[in-house]
Amino acid sequence: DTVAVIGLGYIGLPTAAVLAQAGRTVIGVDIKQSTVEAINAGTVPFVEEGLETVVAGAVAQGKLSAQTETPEADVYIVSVPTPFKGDHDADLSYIEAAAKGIAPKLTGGELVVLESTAPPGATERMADVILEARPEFTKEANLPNSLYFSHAPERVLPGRIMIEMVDNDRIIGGLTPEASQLNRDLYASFCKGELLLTNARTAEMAKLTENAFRDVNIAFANELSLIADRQGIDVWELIELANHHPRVNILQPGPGVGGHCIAVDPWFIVSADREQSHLIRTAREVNDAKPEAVLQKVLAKADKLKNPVVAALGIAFKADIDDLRESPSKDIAVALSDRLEHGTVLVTEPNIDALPGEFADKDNVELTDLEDAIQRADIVLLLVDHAPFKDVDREALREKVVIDTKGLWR
Ligand code: SAJ
Repeated sequence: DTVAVIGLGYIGLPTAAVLAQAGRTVIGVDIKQSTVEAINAGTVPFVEEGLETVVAGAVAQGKLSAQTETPEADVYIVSVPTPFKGDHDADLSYIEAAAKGIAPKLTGGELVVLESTAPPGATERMADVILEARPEFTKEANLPNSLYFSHAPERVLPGRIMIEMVDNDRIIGGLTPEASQLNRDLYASFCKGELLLTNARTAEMAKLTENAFRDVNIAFANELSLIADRQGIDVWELIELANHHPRVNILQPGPGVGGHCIAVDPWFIVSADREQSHLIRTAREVNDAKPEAVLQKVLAKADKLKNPVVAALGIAFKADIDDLRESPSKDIAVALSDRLEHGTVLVTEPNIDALPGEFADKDNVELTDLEDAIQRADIVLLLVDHAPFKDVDREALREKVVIDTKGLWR
């Protein structure tokens, strides 16, 4: 059984690796030559705990290889990005391009799984693109010219992908029950969690629902943090106390919501039904407004100083990862540099060696280590709860203005 995995990012590569580890012959496909070369050399182009060992082992055993062309295979797994287009609509062009690459390789009987997070109807759309190119096939099951289409949304948490890929329950939604079953048999080879079968539209919506649930809950915490601030109440104590109630479980406030999932997926629900999505849209707006509120707080303090030095601790999108994409903390640091009339921004990010491109033209920003940043700062702005920040010597903070957006130093 050959499996082709199209798109070797944070989801595709770990999926390819665990399938190869489970004994399948896996061919990974990516448009990026550098990604293909890295994998064929047994290395991984991004940081994810435990991934490189599995990739290196699978490549050495000849079970995993990568290339830029879509090969012939028995199963195709599509794990390409679904960015925005227009007013937060899902751009399905990467999925359509993957489908167009698969279509000419099909001989009948293949299973095509969509793993990318996508709005209701996307799996159907992927199937239609393939069937338009190959009208001799059908999505009806059990015929000599059948093709099988299914959605198996990924649900793994960056930083814990290798564990969650195996342990998490999976939702599997085929366009037909037969497609669901084929998909289940394949995923049973590496997934120890429960495999829950449904239809494709429900599977699509379930994935979006999980992330929207988390977004709404974080928005609740972020709104509380603004209210508590003005009421002179410690929001973390407040939430901790409320969470002692057996039926209350509030998440944590922070500088905003980042990453490519929670800050994106709820919009696909809004875009599917703008008329009915009030709460989900508002939650997105509340979370998106949080970085500006943090910024205002810092600027109000900085305004009182002549040449303020602000230490921005952490610019990753969450704790203990090196991922800076869609990071509210990074956006705050960039905006601070733009809006501080005088003064300096000292950035500390233990998981990177150089500042990303957004800082290229900023001459009032410096990347430095934790100790130096705190020592030189007037204002210490904690943006990410990275492990090394927990043990900061509280004495060193005593003379400083401290703005702790994560409640790490309470
Ligand atoms: N955050 C808070 N307060 C919290 C929890 C998180 O402000 O109490 C912030 C984080 O700092 C970060 C953002 O939310 O900026 C998102 O972080 P996250 O850890 O909640 O989630 P992601 O984006 O890393 O991964 C999520 C997960 N979804 C759920 O937990 C429902 C993961 O399981 C999904 O697979 C992933 O999205 C995805 O790919 O969709």
